Amino acid sequence: MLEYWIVYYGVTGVVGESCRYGNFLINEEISFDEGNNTLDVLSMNNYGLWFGVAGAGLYAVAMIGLKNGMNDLSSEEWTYRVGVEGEYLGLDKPSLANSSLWTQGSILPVNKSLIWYKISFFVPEGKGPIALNLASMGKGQPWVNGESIGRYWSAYRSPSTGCTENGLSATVTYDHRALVIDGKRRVLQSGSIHYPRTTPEVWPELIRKSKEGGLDVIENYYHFEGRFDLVRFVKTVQEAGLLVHLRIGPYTCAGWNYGGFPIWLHFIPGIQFRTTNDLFKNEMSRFLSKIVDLMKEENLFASQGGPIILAQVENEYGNVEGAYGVGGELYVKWAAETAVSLNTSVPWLMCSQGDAPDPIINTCNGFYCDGFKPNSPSKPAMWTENYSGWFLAFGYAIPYHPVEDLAFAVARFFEIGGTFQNYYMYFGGTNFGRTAGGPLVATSYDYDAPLDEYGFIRQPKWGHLRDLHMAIKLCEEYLVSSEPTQQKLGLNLEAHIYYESSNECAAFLANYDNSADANATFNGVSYFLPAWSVSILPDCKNVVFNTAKVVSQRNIGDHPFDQKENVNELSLGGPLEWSCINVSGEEKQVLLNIESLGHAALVFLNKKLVAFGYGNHDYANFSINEEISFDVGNNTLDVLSMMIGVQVGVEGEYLGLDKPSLANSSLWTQGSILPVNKSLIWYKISFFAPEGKGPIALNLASMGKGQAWINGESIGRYWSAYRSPSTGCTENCDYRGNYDPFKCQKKCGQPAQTLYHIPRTWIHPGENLLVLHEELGGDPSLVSLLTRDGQDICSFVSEADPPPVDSWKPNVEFESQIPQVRLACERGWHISSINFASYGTPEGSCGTYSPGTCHIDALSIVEKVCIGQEECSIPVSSANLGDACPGVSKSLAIESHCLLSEIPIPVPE
Ligand SMILES: *[C@@H]1O[C@H](CO)[C@@H](O)[C@H](O)[C@H]1NC(C)=O
Ligand SMILES: *[C@@H]1O[C@H](CO)[C@@H](O)[C@H](O)[C@H]1NC(C)=O
Ligand SMILES: *[C@@H]1O[C@H](CO)[C@@H](O)[C@H](O)[C@H]1NC(C)=O
Ligand SMILES: *[C@@H]1O[C@H](CO)[C@@H](O)[C@H](O)[C@H]1NC(C)=O
Ligand SMILES: *[C@@H]1O[C@H](CO)[C@@H](O)[C@H](O)[C@H]1NC(C)=O
Ligand SMILES: *[C@@H]1O[C@H](CO)[C@@H](O)[C@H](O)[C@H]1NC(C)=O
Ligand SMILES: *[C@@H]1O[C@H](CO)[C@@H](O)[C@H](O)[C@H]1NC(C)=O
Ligand SMILES: CC(=O)N[C@H]1CO[C@H](CO)[C@@H](O)[C@@H]1O
Repeated sequence: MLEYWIVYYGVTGVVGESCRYGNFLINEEISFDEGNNTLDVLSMNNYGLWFGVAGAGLYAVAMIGLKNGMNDLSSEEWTYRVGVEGEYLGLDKPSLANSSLWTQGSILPVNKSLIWYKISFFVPEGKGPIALNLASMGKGQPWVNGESIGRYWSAYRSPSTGCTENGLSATVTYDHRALVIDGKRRVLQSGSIHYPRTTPEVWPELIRKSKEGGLDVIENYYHFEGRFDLVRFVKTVQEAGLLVHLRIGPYTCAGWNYGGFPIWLHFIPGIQFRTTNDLFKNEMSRFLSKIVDLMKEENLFASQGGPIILAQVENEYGNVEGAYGVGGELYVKWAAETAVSLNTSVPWLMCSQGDAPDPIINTCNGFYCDGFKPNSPSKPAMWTENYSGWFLAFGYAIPYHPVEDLAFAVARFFEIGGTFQNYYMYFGGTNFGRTAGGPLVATSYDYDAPLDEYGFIRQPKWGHLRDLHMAIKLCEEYLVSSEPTQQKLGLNLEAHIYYESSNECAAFLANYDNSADANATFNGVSYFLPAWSVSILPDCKNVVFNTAKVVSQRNIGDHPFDQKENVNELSLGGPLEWSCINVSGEEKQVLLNIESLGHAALVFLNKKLVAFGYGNHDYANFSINEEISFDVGNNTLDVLSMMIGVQVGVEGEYLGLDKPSLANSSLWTQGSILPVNKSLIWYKISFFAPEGKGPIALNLASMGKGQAWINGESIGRYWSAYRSPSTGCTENCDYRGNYDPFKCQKKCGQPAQTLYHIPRTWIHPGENLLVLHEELGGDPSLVSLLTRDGQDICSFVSEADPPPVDSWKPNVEFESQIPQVRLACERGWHISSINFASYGTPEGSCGTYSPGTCHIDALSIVEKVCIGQEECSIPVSSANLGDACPGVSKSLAIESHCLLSEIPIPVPE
């Protein structure tokens, strides 16, 4: 309980002009009471030394505007006292802590001037120094146990301009090797986060995980409000101390509906997109200046102290330019000139645009960019889309991209001279609502990215890439100070060496053979290079990282809800708790033929569903050939043609059935039998929020095709009835050799997606509303909600593995250091149990470890170090763990369980 003491008077103003000039003026209208008045001025001298030079204190007090003119009080007889009454009394001293001067009331007075507060507190745990956060106070002085810890003045804010975060007031230019920031070439790792594919509440957490994963830059496309608030997102990145690459477009592709264009653009008569058409060019230049101005107003460009170091105009236009003929070439020139004329002061890029005019940098997009050369010797090699995975489309198996190949591609790019690389995507997220692009891109935009659709860390992808980024950073000085020297080391073996001086260098050793491992000799030393791998040697001697050797932590399963034992499933009511609404559009047999360019169509004869046709991602077109029989007399034939992404309308949405405001409307029927397997039907149910704070998944496996809303927010389209082809999957895909999106796929013969992401912020305490619009037919009584409160994590590290990259120090024998097993739970989770810990020759993979012929049970050692911790590390050595079999090369395998911490770990501001 806070106690306080009130002094009997208030002040009329506290003003100081600046730190340098202490003088100030108060001009304030005041009204006197009838009769005697007192006027007190509390004049505070806040400096020491300066006092002797410039003086301090009041030199004039006057009352102006009285009937008899001005009344100058300066020379009146003032009574004065040096000090503040409370300090004379000793209110700051512990001896007066129990004095009756202190009042303890039921209401704490706030926003009062000249008031004393006190509180008793217990010592916070730990031994480190303590900080007192006084951001909510105005101006004054705090004492702890009678010691003044100084003066505070939180209410006095600095001017809002003139700041430069990250030491960046930066000029950003480029030369043939790299981006040059404030005169210094930089090696940068970047990752795409399309912020509207998640909610603003989780942006800071995603950016924190990106930073810890070793990224320097976040790449994003534009959008405006709420989930689409570009300014807020860029500022969130800035607060985390990272940089931004702003891809303005306006065409962005990005698996986004209509490539990011608003649909109204389509309806401007005479418009032709992405060519030298005046109507289009007008809209595009209006848009480019709008975005650039928005960023300038908020001081977000690097030259203004902001985080934006790069901007992009258009997107992968080079791939389609040929089809536009001369118009295409003129358009590229125009787009480049228009962008440059906006004076952003940061370099502009055009990706996949071989003819990008100077000074625009053309950049590479693709799975590998090690063969990429920019179109001018004065431009650096930059890679703007390196696919961390691949998007998911309805009707397809789930593509995944082994991290060994991704790391190989990145390491090769830097090996050969690249200095900027961006993961597309680092976090993919969710295509909420109708934002999924076509044809038939699924609602999940997970992308097998290092951060999964729900924002959890995906291992070992995140950890292995973090180690790679650290290893490349260790070489940065060398990478930017010279051109690489190439050295052949054998068939499909080569080294690239970056010299800073004749005896100081960093090297990359590559084996790009897609099956044969090799021993390569470099500088007289033999190095083992697994097939399709790159080793990084920051001192040309020690290997700190090899792309094929994954020593970072692993998780069981790739999807956060893969592990059934850690997932809570909440069934959404029995059949009778659902309500539904039917909303819809003599004998002769005919063959009905419908040809469509895409994407799906439902055919109703006399309001009964008779046919359904649909295409796929590669060929959106389809035909329907269906024998139908007419009834005698009048018949109606309705065709509902669906173009994924474009909303022309479904009756229920016009009515607003997806909105909570209609939840109690009489349109909804609650019957004794729940209609299942019906097409074009609306269902709704109320449910209580599942416990916890994490994201929620909605299991729609029992439904057909449609859209789902939570409390009026669309969480996207679902299409559980569309199964992927039953062949073409490989659970353990060989990462060696060229990757393409069909090389590594899983879940053949199943729906592309059955779980749909519900952001926690869209759920509130008490009753929540789920609405489904089912187009084909499904059974809502089997729909359920999933949450997760545990996670199994593993690590397998051998004595022969390199020590952690971050233990590297120049001139220290790196390899003489001991490798470590490191385990880390998600933030706010802790290690609750160790399920397996064997040192020796353990076998199996995460989830199925078993002791080998050589085995020391390391359970108790690991438990002692790790239980209750968010993260822990164990040195992998006999000295630490004991030795059951000398002479044998041993490994430590651990499987442990993370649990949501009951006591949340405080988040520093
Ligand atoms: C004030 O009261 C508290 C609780 O009764 C007591 O622990 C403390 O010693 C007192 N302080 C003084 C200065 O009397
Ligand atoms: C205190 O005063 C400020 C400025 O007048 C106002 O914004 C704030 O809401 C007030 N706080 C409280 C707790 O009354
Ligand atoms: C960009 O700078 C040039 C030269 O200083 C100036 O003429 C032009 O008006 C500026 N354009 C914008 C959009 O500020
Ligand atoms: C590499 O050298 C090691 C140690 O000499 C040997 O065991 C291994 O078979 C060699 N591997 C290849 C692919 O030559
Ligand atoms: C929906 O319509 C079908 C036939 O058109 C009817 O059999 C069924 O009872 C209706 N369901 C409700 C809940 O009104
Ligand atoms: C779809 O279009 C492709 C290419 O235009 C064509 O080869 C194919 O036959 C068409 N498929 C259907 C079902 O119409
Ligand atoms: C069939 O329906 C149309 C439109 O509703 C109507 O004009 C017509 O008279 C009907 N014909 C018969 C034979 O019922
Ligand atoms: C723009 C670009 O280069 N895209 C390429 C990405 O990689 C896939 C697979 O290698 C290619 O098909 C795309 O053309």
